[in-house]
Amino acid sequence: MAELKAPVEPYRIKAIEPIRSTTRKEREALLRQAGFNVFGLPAEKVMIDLLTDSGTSAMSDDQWAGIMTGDESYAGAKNFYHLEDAVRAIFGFTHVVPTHQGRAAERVLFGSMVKKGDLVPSNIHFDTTRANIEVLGAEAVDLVRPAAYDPDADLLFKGDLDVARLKKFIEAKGAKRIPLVMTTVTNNSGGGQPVSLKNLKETSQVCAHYEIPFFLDACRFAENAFFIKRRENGYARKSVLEVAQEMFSYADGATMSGKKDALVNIGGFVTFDDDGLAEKVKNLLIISEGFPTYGGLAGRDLEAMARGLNEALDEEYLEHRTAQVAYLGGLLDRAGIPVFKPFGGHAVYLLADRFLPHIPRAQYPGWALTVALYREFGIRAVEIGGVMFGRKTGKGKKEVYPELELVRLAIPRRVYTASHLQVVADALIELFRNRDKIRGLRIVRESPFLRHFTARLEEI
Ligand code: P61
Repeated sequence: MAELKAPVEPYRIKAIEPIRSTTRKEREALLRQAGFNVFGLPAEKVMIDLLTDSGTSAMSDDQWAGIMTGDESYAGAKNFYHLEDAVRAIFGFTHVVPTHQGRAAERVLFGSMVKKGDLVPSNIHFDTTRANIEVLGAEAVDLVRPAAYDPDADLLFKGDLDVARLKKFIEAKGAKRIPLVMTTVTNNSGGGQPVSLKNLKETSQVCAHYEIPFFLDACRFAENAFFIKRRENGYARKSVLEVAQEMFSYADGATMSGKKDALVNIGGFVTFDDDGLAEKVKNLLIISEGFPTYGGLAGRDLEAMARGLNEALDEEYLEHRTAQVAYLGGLLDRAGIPVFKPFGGHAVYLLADRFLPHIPRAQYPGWALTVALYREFGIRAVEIGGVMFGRKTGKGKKEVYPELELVRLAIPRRVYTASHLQVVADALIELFRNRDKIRGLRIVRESPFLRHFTARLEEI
């Protein structure tokens, strides 16, 4: 087998953050205190943290310099105009409404468009968009192409929405009940897979036909654009910026968590052209987030986001970022560890039900794997499976599980080196050898929305 080449970091390190080690005994006690929930662990007690790529980026020297130019005026800070310019140049919409993060953008948008009984289709809704729709009494519907759920289907654009199904769905339910259609780029809950321009264009044509607005959940738009440049016919010579502009040209607007592809630790926005919608969104924003030129952020945060949006489109950066994911994925795949294929833009996803075939879905194999990975090696990952997406339905309140039982190893942007990734791969290879010792869990306490954040579990 050819050797996997470690990707060379396209940056130098000029400020460091120490990593402290812990003992297995200490980690065992911490897990018990946290109710076997890795969200309850002190981050200082984590050696390599792959819980999320959200808000965990290392900012550049230019972003840090921008922070010092923060204008903290209540209204009309210059940094808001910088952000507005950056978003308009990439996304192309006139209204730019900052929010403190992505889910706040979802809340003010859905709060202005969605009502009880409505239906909102997407390829696959991420859990916060789903929750923000359900909390309004509407239904979030996933219409991704069926192969998206096949972890072995090696497709170039596995995040594509099934446009034929969307059409049938609109015909069956009536366009009146559908206030908007969304597409998540890249498709986080389905393995971080990209969506093609062809698919965005076709979705937008169907939406236009039925006069339904089409929005992108754009958290990872730059990674999606990079995959299009690499994989879609006719785009190899375009810049990633041009591809991103074309992506947004098919949409009526977008929600954005700046904590991903704007390379910041906090921030988000919603952007679109509709003036009537802008009035509603800003009214909701003022009650909950703040005045429309800061939306829950400091001037310095707005500046960091404006600069980060452009850095995220740098092709050398994107080349390295996707290579890091493929490197970790390749190390695991070659060792026979079950992984979701192809590798996505921001994370490697383990197939927990195949990793731990002796643990039934009702005992949450994905969760068990995150517990074991922390206990044995101090590495934190996140379950995207039965605890995150399980639903109790019907009279007997029987729990129904999502099609995929995944554990995500999300790679923070510009934070870890190839040798950190090698450590993670070695740990998982050893865990895989001793997998029969890993036990399932049961939930002992949970909340009605996004239960995985606070649930307490015990081992069976
Ligand atoms: C993540 F465990 N993602 O992937 P906000 N859309 C999409 C996201 O990926 C996303 C948001 C909207 C996170 C953070 C996270 O249960 C969890 O800025 C495609 O986080 O509000 C966030 O953006 C929301 C982790 C979110 C979770 C919810 O790790």
